[in-house]
Amino acid sequence: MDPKLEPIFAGILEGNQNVVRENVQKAVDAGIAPEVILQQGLIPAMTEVGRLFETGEYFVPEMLIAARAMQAGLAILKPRLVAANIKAAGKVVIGTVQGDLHDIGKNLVAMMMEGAGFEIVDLGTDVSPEKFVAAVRDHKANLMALSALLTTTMPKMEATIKAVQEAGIRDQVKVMIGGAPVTQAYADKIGANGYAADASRAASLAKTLVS
Ligand code: B1M
Repeated sequence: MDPKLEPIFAGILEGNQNVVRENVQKAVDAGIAPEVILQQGLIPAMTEVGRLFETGEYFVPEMLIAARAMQAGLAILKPRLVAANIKAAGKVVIGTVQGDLHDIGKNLVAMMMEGAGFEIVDLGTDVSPEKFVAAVRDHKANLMALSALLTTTMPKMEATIKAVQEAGIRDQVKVMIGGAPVTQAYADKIGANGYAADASRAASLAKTLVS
């Protein structure tokens, strides 16, 4: 790891927003590409937080303050990751499915899609199938993007697709899914149009699906 990224990694593990903010800014000023700061600093730190949670060294409060510290770093990177685009490539309704409060990955996906030229309607977290249906209809979206981080909330992806079918608008909207426990096989099983493993692949997939 670039030594300039080490304090960012440590700051996220400590949940210290100020250290993260300050050192992300320093890394940007030193000319390190925002994608590198994200992929080699912020994301590995959150992966380590997950490992520490799994081994019982961290509990939910530590995970939460680490997530807040990561968001502080992301706020600095966002305008640099989102390139200016002239016309919208399409309209995406995005959200984390019902029962699930994880939003860091979903926010990154939304950011990368925005950077790829999409207009984003972000419904946030804990979004019910009915709310997704209403948003797709109201905003005339051509893409619906569902995120889930828990194995227990993945079935809500299927429920959301079913709700879109029952509302009679399935042929108007492409559906893509993602999140740590989600796989291509699961996407195929529930009738999604596509799956992406990370935020940059999600942006490429979105472009393919609406083209
Ligand atoms: Co939670 N949590 N959490 N958590 N949390 C996980 C997911 C977990 C794997 C930790 C663990 O046990 N190792 C585990 C899930 C186990 C499972 O179901 N298999 C877990 C658990 C158990 C829980 C609680 C149940 C804990 C409890 O209360 N006992 C609870 C559930 C709350 C709820 O949602 N109802 C909970 C709570 C929380 C916090 C609130 C404390 C916090 C979330 C804060 C927030 O998001 N604002 C939190 C965090 C931070 C995590 C970990 C540590 C990090 C998640 C993260 O932000 N990763 C996580 C462990 C881990 O993942 N290593 C964990 C960084 C982010 C950039 O990656 O979200 O994977 P990710 O997104 C990636 C890809 O997945 C993909 O692109 C993103 C960027 O590359 N992607 C998509 C995501 N969505 C996509 C959509 C797409 C395409 C790609 O298309 C539409």
